[in-house]
Amino acid sequence: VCTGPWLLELTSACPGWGCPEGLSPWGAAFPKPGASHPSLPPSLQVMLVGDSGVGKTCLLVRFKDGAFLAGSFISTVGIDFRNKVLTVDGVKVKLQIWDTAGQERFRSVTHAYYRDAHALLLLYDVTNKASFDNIQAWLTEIHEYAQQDVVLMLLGNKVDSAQDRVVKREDGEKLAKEYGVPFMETSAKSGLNVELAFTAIAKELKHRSMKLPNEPKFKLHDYVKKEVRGSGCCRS
Ligand SMILES: Nc1nc2c(ncn2[C@@H]2O[C@H](COP(=O)(O)OP(=O)(O)O)[C@@H](O)[C@H]2O)c(=O)[nH]1
Ligand SMILES: [Mg+2]
Repeated sequence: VCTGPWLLELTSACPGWGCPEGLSPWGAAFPKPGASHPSLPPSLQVMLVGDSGVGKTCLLVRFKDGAFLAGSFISTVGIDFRNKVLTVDGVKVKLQIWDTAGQERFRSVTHAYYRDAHALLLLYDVTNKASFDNIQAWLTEIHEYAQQDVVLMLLGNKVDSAQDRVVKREDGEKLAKEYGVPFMETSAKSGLNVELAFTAIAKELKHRSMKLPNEPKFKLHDYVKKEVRGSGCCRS
């Protein structure tokens, strides 16, 4: 089972739910990678991008550990990546989430990162107008370097800071619509929509790789619209 280019990934992915002979680490019901049935890659690469300080590292820590680390501590830690396994429609999906530790200060991330990413979460900070204005520059870079079919989602983070908000929800919605990307507002502090952002991406990627012929296409936009929660106050 654990052969091929994914050897290292699979080896590390197997403990936890086992990787017995003949079975995929994604569960007995699904064929191993490389089999004739469609199947998921052993891990899906998700990358967090956006200006420095928008909350990428906090979003990752919130998703991975369910915690929020306030202050400057977290920004100096410099996480490279974290793995998390989600169960999507009964299938285990391993997300490998990359944090662009520090490089985002130059608004330019190692281009090899983009090339390998299956999905990108592009963040701005609703309390920081510049981070919102820079989204276009990020999108330009993404279009240049990422895979054509990369799953992209725009996140307006820090919606818990209602009194400091300078970017309206409608502005985020409008920009996202212009570029045809799903959008939601999040808070790494309160946890609002954090799980949803990653789950939505995992669902999209799972459906893309494992869609059965008769299965209806998964509609990421519709799913996000249906599941997204508001910040509970101040729809300014
Ligand atoms: N109020 C609030 N603060 C946040 C949120 N996410 C991050 N922060 C704070 O914003 C600062 C930058 O966060 P960090 O995750 O390091 O940003 P990064 O540079 O994009 O990785 C830190 O002081 C965090 O505590 C959030 O959702 N709400
Ligand atoms: Mg960071």
